[in-house]
Amino acid sequence: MGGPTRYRRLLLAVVLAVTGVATGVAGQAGADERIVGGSRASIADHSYMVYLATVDGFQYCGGSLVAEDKVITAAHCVAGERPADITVVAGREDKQSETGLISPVASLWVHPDFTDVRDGADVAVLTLREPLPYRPIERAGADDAALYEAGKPGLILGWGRTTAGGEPSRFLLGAEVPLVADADCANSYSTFKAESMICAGLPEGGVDSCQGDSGGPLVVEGVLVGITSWGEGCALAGKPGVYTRLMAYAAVLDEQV
Ligand code: 4AZ
Repeated sequence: MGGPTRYRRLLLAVVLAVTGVATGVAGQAGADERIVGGSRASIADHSYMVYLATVDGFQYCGGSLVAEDKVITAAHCVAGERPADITVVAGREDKQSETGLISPVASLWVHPDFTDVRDGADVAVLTLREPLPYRPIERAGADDAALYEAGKPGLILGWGRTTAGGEPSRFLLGAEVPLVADADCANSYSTFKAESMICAGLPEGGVDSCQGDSGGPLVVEGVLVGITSWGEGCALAGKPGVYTRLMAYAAVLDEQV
């Protein structure tokens, strides 16, 4: 049995060496890997992270569990849809696996002021048919302005594209992006509105949310502060991602959640 064991050890060593190298390269290359510029994230560490799928299982947006039967997402992900057309997939890191739970949506609330992402109010709440056994995330309240200070690290998560125009991700990806000062974001985008939006990204670009990540979370200090909403392209220098400023909707969300 010495032969096969030695062979297996050698194989293991080769596999570890190759994956080690691959991980190192991905970390350096950044711009062409994951969310955009991110890395694999564990669903166990982010149990609130869900995705929205069509009835035939196609993932098209993200969302965050904020109560056992409530998901916060972007209005633009669900506006005009019927609850029966949306399923929520929770506890599943790999879209090709069957782990976790799928919940039908019982009802849908879209912010009444929502018309277009560039006008704000890009927030919606899904009520699930059944409560889910996953830990929800705390959301920013009306007194949480300190969480929105420029430079604070924000966590973004999703299964969206890993490059602008590229393929969506099979696995949950995450990345850290600093919050951008409102004045700087107003310079990037003429339609930026500080009362309803917050920007996050590096000045040089390279790390960002992208198509398919919409509706997913922006988390600061463990608190849900934003919803992935819009931006010009993905990960471009001077074009940070724009997120719904959740604190601005604290009162209306208190009623809905
Ligand atoms: C989108 O189309 C989208 N870079 C989401 C996020 C960003 C841009 C576009 C931010 O869903």
